Amino acid sequence: KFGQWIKDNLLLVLIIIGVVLALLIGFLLKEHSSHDFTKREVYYISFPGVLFLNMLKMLIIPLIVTSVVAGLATLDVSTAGRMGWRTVLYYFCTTILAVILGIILVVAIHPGKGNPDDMVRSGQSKQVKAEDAFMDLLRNIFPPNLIGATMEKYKTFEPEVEDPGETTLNATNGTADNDAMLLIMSDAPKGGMVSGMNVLGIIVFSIALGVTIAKMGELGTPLVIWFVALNEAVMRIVWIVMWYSPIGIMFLVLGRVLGMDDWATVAGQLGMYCVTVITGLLIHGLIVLPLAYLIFARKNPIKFLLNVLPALLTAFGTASSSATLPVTIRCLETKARLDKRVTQFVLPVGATINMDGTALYEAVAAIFIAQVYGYDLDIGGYITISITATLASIGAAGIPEAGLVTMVIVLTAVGLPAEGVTLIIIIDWLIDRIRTTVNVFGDSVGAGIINRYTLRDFEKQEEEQFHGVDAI
Ligand code: DAS
Repeated sequence: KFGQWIKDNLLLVLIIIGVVLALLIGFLLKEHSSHDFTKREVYYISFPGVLFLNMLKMLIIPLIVTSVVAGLATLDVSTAGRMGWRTVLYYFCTTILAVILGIILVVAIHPGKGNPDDMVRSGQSKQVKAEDAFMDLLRNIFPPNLIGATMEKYKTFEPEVEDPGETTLNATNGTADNDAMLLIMSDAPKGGMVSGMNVLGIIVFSIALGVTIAKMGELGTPLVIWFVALNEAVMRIVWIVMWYSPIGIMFLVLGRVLGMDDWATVAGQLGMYCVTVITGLLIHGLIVLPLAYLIFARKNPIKFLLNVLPALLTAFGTASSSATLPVTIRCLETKARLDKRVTQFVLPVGATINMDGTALYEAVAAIFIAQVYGYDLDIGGYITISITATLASIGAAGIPEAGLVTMVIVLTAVGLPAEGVTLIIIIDWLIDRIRTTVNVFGDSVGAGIINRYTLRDFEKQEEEQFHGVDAI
């Protein structure tokens, strides 16, 4: 029986072995060898992982477009509308819950006492006005050029460059992941919403196209067939890439461990901050979301968690919800057996706008920074933080460190100095991975819950059709 289980879950077992090996080898090398790994060496070591990331990123656009269009085009318009509202409602409620949980914890634990000068900080960052950030979000919803929206800015890897420029945040504390943030900080005119690709704009266009095709009737049929077939083809490529994931994730994690700073630098206040965020993320991921699943989907959440484990480990390895999306869809369709029409809509949208982990982290981090700087927040301040943290998590792209960037919006909204983010930058590589895992689990639970209600709609429809035929 055990042999059969291994056979059925071979990929998951391989991924877990990869992660465990990476952690073991990484920590052993770090603790017991006198060699200090340079950025370039770390980059070479993680290279098989970089290739894995590239394969996933290559699939994001074809997958999102074909999934959303095929999913919506095969639904009738009223079912699609109901599913849309449920999705938005679920995303909003769970995100707010996460923010409240974060605020309660950070106020209760109070990790940030004392003087910001005692803490590791460096550099400066731009101020971002909340209204500019909001307008950026709206602008992204309607991209002027669809092809442009799919483009990732090309960036060469320059291990020797230590200071990326005076207007950017100085995030040179040895993390390759911070590259993504540096890119955003230096290129974004007004902060958070700019990412490599404008996934939000692509989704909005795909929704419009899918709904329109569904309304076209017979004339739309060739398009439906085309998108459904193309989606199936892309999913088959995802399946191939997933067999490379144990190696990819292993090298990503190994590179990360080797490039890590010493734990000693993270002691003290920052340590308490980490404990606070991680406790919040664990409570949300292991208690709140499973409870929501149990209550609303009426199924066993532990089994569900096991089904999506490959996606969660990919999220931990890549620190990117968007890059994990192909794996998330695949797990939920083949393992959890959710309806394709649900996963195809709920998951791409979720990977882009639903980030429970990020919202919780933004609230905790902002209040932590306020505590360190000795700012007294009143009830209005907390409410502002809740709202802006929610917005900032919606605006954050599903790429590494995006949350760190959109946090500037939260800080500015309550009048805290934007360079406050430099206090927490050093440990963000770890927090980013954990919050991304929670983000992906939040999307998955949402799909599981919405699946139940949408299936009911389908049943009702079928019944009506049946009676309709009867009446004739
Ligand atoms: N790492 C991001 C994600 O993909 C978001 C963040 O930085 O918080 O979910």
